[in-house]
Amino acid sequence: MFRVLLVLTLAIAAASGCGAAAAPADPSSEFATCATDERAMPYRAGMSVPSSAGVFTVKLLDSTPGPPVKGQNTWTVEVDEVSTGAALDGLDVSVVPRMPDHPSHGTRPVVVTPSGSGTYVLKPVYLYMSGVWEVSLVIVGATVGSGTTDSAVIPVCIP
Ligand SMILES: [Cu+2]
Repeated sequence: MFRVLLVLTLAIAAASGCGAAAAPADPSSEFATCATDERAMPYRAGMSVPSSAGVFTVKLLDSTPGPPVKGQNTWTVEVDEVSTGAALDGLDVSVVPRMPDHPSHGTRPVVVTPSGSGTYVLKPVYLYMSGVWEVSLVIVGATVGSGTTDSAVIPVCIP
């Protein structure tokens, strides 16, 4: 009985257009849960990640709903300059969510709205499948931060 369920589940996964069919199915990833997947950070309001070159700190001040759900989410992030500790307005922030296990698909475009005090509202953050999502931010400091470009990734798991 369990074996039948397993085959069924894999068939559904392959049919869902996730690109899983291109590579051999990995049973362990099919059954990983958010509680056991160490690639994602457990959500809490105010969680932060460093940018890859260490120029910025990106804080996820809020997800609505929070924790993020499968479907539409609205995120508020704050970008701080590490060297000064200042929250930076005037950055050009672009955001692309992707699933590391499903490289063939993305999601809806994320609209980024500067909201003052170094905060930016990301909407929609449309995480439409269960699993690990990497929400990548490219941050360009055209008028601040000496024209510095850096990127950051907020990894979350959708149950
Ligand atoms: Cu996917």
